[in-house]
Amino acid sequence: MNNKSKYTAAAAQLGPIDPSEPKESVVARMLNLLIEAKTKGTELVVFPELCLTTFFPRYYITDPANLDTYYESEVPISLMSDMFELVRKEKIIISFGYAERDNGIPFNTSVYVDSSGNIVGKYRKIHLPGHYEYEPDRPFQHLEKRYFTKGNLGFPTFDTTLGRLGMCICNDRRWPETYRVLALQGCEVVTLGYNTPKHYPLAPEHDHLQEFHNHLCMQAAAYANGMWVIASAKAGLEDNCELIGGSCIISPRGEIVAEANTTMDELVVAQIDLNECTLIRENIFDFNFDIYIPLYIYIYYIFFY
Ligand code: ING
Repeated sequence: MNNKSKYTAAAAQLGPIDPSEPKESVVARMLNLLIEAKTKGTELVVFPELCLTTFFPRYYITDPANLDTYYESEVPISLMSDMFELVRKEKIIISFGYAERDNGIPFNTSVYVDSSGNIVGKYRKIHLPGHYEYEPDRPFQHLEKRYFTKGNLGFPTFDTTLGRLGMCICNDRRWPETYRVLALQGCEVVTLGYNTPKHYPLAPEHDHLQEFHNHLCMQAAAYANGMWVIASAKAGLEDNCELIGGSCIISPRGEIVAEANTTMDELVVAQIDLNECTLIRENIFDFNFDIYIPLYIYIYYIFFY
């Protein structure tokens, strides 16, 4: 596989998706961002978590038929045919998140589509935030624990022409373990999407820190693991719920090298150099020598059991 170490990548941020907006309309917006990416010579494009619909865990949905409209039993290739065609024609790798039903089991999922137009990677969200039961005191719900099953694919990495890629989804990005497990497998670029409300009902004191916490966890992880992080938000005022933007591309040095300026549909573009990963991993955090896994296992054991 002729790996490229230097190429252009993008976070394709989406603005609000109204509950009434058809998936076809959202896909047309995604296609516009992909066309813009093509014109800018971009080879890796990252779309947000659950990017085909409004962030439906915000609602307590009792009608199973209505809830089912948010899920896909297969990757919606026919719905996204124009995007897949462009991916094949322009040799672009994309990732996007959607709600998956696998033999009826619901997952918060993301996939990679490579330049052949094939699905070459899948990840299912492991860290599911929020709650299971309807909580009337909340201004909006966050029912991911109700609507999704904990991911059962681990944190896999995928060898592509653009390096060894790995995915996580939204709340996963707040947990250092996510990145370390990927880094120990040689992951060079982590791609992720998120839907993050500005208001966190259980800790409103943190509301003014949401944008800071968003970047803090990813910048620290990028540096500590010598990885690129490409993070794509679903942003803006979505059915009266404010979602933070801040889509960005973070280098293994921990620097934000590109960031969204709006909370609307916006392509955030930067040059990726995979050699930056090696610089960190060989000189700062020497994974070959300094990592002591048995100690970590012992610490987890005494802490958790
Ligand atoms: N959303 C939020 C996230 O992790 C959240 C949930 C917000 C958790 C703020 C903690 C603090 O960004 C999703 N979809 O995980």
